[in-house]
Formats: sequence, C-alpha cells, structure tokens
Amino acid sequence: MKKILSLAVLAALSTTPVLASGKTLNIYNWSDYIAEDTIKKFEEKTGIKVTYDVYDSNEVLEAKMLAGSSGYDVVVPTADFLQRQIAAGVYAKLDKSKLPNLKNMDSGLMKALGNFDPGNEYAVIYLWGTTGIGYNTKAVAKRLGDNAPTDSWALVFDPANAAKLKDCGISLLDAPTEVIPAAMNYLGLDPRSTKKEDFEKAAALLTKIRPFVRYFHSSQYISDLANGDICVSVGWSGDVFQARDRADEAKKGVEIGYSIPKEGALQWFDTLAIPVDSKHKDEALAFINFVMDAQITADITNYVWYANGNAASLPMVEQDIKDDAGIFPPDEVKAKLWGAKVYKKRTDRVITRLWTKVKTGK
Ligand code: SPD
Repeated sequence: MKKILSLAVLAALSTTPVLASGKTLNIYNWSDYIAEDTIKKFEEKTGIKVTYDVYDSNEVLEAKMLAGSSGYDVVVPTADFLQRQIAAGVYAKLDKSKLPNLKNMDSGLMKALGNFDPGNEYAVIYLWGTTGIGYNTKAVAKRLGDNAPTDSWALVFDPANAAKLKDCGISLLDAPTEVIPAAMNYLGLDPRSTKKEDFEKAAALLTKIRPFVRYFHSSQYISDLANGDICVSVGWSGDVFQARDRADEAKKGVEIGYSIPKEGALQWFDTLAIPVDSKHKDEALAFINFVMDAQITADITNYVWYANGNAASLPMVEQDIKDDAGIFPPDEVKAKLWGAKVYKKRTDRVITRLWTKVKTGK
C-alpha cells in the first residue's frame, strides 16, 4: 500500500513539477481569445501558476481598471480604450529589456498602435480584427433571397430586411462605441464623427430595428450562430469564424459567412498591458514575452481565427487563414476600414445614454 501511495505521489509530482516555483499570475482576457494549450504551455515552461478569467466588453474591463485593485496582472484592452486608461494612469510602463520577443512584432502595426500609446511604452499588440456581419447563409437566403445584401450593413440596419430576419434571430454586440458608428457609416455619416446629432441619427435608426433584434450580447452569438439559433450577428471577425468552424464540425448543415460590409467597418487592435498595481509584474512580462513567441502567436491565430501583430508568426499561420479576406483583408478592403475614435468623457456619456435608450427600445 505504502509503495502504491508513494508511486501515486510521485506520479502527481511528475505532472506538476513546473509549478513548484510558487509564482502566480492572474490574467484577464476576452472570452474565446486564446489557444486551448497556451496557458498550459506557459505554466510548463515557467512554473508560474496562472489564474485565467474572461470578459467580453471593454466597458467591463475599463470599470475594473479605473476602480483599481483588480488583482489582475495582464489584461487585454482594445487600443482606443487603452489610450484613455493610460491617461488615467492605470497601466505600468513595460520593461522592454524583459521582452526580447518584441523583435518578432510587425513594425508597421506597432507604429499604428503608437497612435494610441506613443512609443509603445505601455502595451503590445495581441490580436486584431474587424467588426462586421456574421450570417447563416441558408437562413438569410430563405428570407431575403439569393441576392440578400450580405455585403452591406443594409442586411441588418435596413428595417425592412431586419423585419424579415426577426424570426431567425438577429444579435448585436453590446458594444455601443462600435455598433453606433457602424450605423452612422450605413447612414453615410462619418463613423468617427463626435457630433451629438450624428449619434442621435444612428440611435434613431437602431431604435427602428430594435423590435427585430433578439439580443445584445458580445459572446453568446458564437454558439448561437453555430447552432442555427440566430441567423445574423453584428460581431467580431474571429468570433464569427469560430462559429463557422463549430458549425462545420457539427455537420448539421449550418453554413456561416462573415462579411466586412462594402460601406466600411471598424478595424481594432487588442493589446496586452500590465495594470500599475499588478503584484506580479515580472511574471506578467514573462507571459507577454511568451505570447510574442512566433509559434505561440501562430498557434493562437490558428485557433481563434484572429489576425495578429507578430510578423515572425506568419509563416506558421495556416494558409487558409492568411488567404481569408475576412481575417487578413486585402489592401482594397483595408482602405474602407476606419480606426477607433478615442471618445472624451462628455461624448461617452452621450453614447451611453443613447445606447440605453436603444436597448430598452424607448
Ligand atoms: N472573443 C474575443 C473578441 C475580442 C474582441 N475584441 C474587442 C474588439 C473591440 N473593438
């Protein structure tokens, strides 16, 4: 018995020897936004034990960061939110001497990130994508015909189309700073406008389609699209591709498409940053450096279907992902993308008030 026990103890020890360092790291990331083995590989390589939590909204992350004492060591703000949060003093400067894998990053994209974080002092790019339309090809064709405008915001923002899609289910991201500018873009207004009247026009349009929207949520649509429980989502590129992948695997005849509308779409960058009150900054830097390893980033992109900012990873990214115009848009599509606007507090209040009205349908 003793021998059996000691063998069992040995076996247990041998599966966890790397965690003997006693070091820990608390990560707060978007849901469905990492490869299934990334954390395990990091723990095995470093002996650092990771606690991993998820969110699906920049507003939720921002509230936690501004309140302070979140307990997190690595978080993943989108660049426009990052800029405001840097100004509020919530992030620590990165010690670049501990990030040798910075050499792998795409210098053009890091320069673009510099518009939000001058000198790339506080953050590195994790993944990037667009906010477009995910749709169930058959369900949409059945209701709007073979010439359904799947290449246009009209698919969802034209009330006549939305009404016909009501029964199969429309979802919108619960992301006011993305959906309202998309509606402005559809209306022919500048999606980066900060004029109150432009926001109001977009909100009026969204209120018209509100009766046909099943829900506002920023992660549930992945499984619902995949299962055929909804048929159109204003969603994030990689999430829609994950839905497509799940639908393909389920083999139940659900086919999912993703479109970057011809009118244009938001291009955003998510970044890795360290809260200033993190208690495990060295471990956080070790994680960021680990993620910037070319193979690790390639594995993440191959798993979550989002483009990344790591030039060295591209040879390891699967060819069909690199070739997909919805993930790595070609130049002519890129020309129609707009960058996120960093809103001042006053504008933010306008957007929040209108969004509440849209969601409640009042
Ligand atoms: N499921 C992961 C989604 C990540 C989306 N990032 C947010 C982009 C906001 N513009």
